[in-house]
Amino acid sequence: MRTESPEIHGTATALRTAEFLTYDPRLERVAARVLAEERLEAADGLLLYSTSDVLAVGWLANHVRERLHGNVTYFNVNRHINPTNVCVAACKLCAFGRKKGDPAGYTMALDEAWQTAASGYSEAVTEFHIVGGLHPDLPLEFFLDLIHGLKERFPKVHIKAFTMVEIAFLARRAKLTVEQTLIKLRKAGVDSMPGGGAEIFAPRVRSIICDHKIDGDEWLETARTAHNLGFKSNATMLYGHIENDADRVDHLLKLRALQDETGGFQTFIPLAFHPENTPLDHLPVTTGLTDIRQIAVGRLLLDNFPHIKAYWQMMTPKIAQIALRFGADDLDGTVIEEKIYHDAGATTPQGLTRRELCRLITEAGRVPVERDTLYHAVTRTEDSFTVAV
Ligand code: V47
Repeated sequence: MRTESPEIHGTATALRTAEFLTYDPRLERVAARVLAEERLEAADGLLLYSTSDVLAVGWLANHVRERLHGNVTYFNVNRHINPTNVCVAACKLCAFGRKKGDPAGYTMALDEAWQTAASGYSEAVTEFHIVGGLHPDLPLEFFLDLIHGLKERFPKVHIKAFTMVEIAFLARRAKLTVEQTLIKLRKAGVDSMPGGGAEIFAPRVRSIICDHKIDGDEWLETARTAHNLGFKSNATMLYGHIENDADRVDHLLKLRALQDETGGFQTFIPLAFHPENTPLDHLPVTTGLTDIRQIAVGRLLLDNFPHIKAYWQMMTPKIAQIALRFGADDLDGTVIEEKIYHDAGATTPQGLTRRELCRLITEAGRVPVERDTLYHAVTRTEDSFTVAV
């Protein structure tokens, strides 16, 4: 049996489930663990990736998702800002970065970045999501001024800025520790960090797809330092390139171990590799079932992560909507202007309105809840909002 059609409600209780069914007997043991709320192991993760019974994997992930969040599905009203695409790294996974001097490179002046923040939809955004290239010449002070200026102009907007890779780079450039750098960023107005740059921790893969970036241990150590200072952050995993199932499981279990230690991660976001315009453009794009399975396996292995995000920009709105029945409880946000995936061939829209996000969620039989970055419910009028803390 599958889950009986649940009543739409907004709490994490009372969804009625029935017995688990699968045609793959190897999954029975995993199901018993999930239903008993026991932790899964690496071997279970490998099985979840290799079984052809994706619906059974999805049923289990949905069971956990409904236990945690009922029918609620979160989204936010945010704006992405990418202050520069100039980057010292030349990662094979990336179509966004440009070398200094490349005519397609850009770097926003501070005024331009502040104006960008104000442009777009009229709906008041609750979050700025800010990431960019590793610029060889921009000092930490530029980024402190950027953030400080944003906070001054938009004091109510949460600033989720800089991947662990950017933070480690800025620290090294400024000859500061990661901790000192994070303290300065917090003083300037950074509130939390996005989950990018994690890619795949396995050194064999990392050395091919992003050998110029900090290694996996340093990514985790930077996140640990941020969490120990009280910052929340997200975590991503880039899949669908040259990694194998064991690399994925290893990545997820490393995230889980750090989360046991710090509790600082809010959301896991699996990111499907988009090969177009990258040096890896001979690789095929991921298929729908791979994307859906990745959401489900993330939900099942990351038992200590509160949220799993189906990032619609990356998955397409249609697949992201389906993911809401396979373990995801968050669609991300309005985004408004996306560059990283569109440079790599994404055909999704640049942004979606609140109304469009709510329609995707409602038609999946879920209850849309607008959240701020820290998952407090947001109540809004046309051009302002309040946050229930
Ligand atoms: O770190 C880069 C990935 C990430 C490609 O925390 C690519 O809420 C696929 O981290 N194909 C940036 N992926 C995006 C990111 C993110 C997005 C949405 C929400 C949050 C959050 C974080 O994008 C990079 C890298 O892993 N990326 N190039 C590519 N060609």
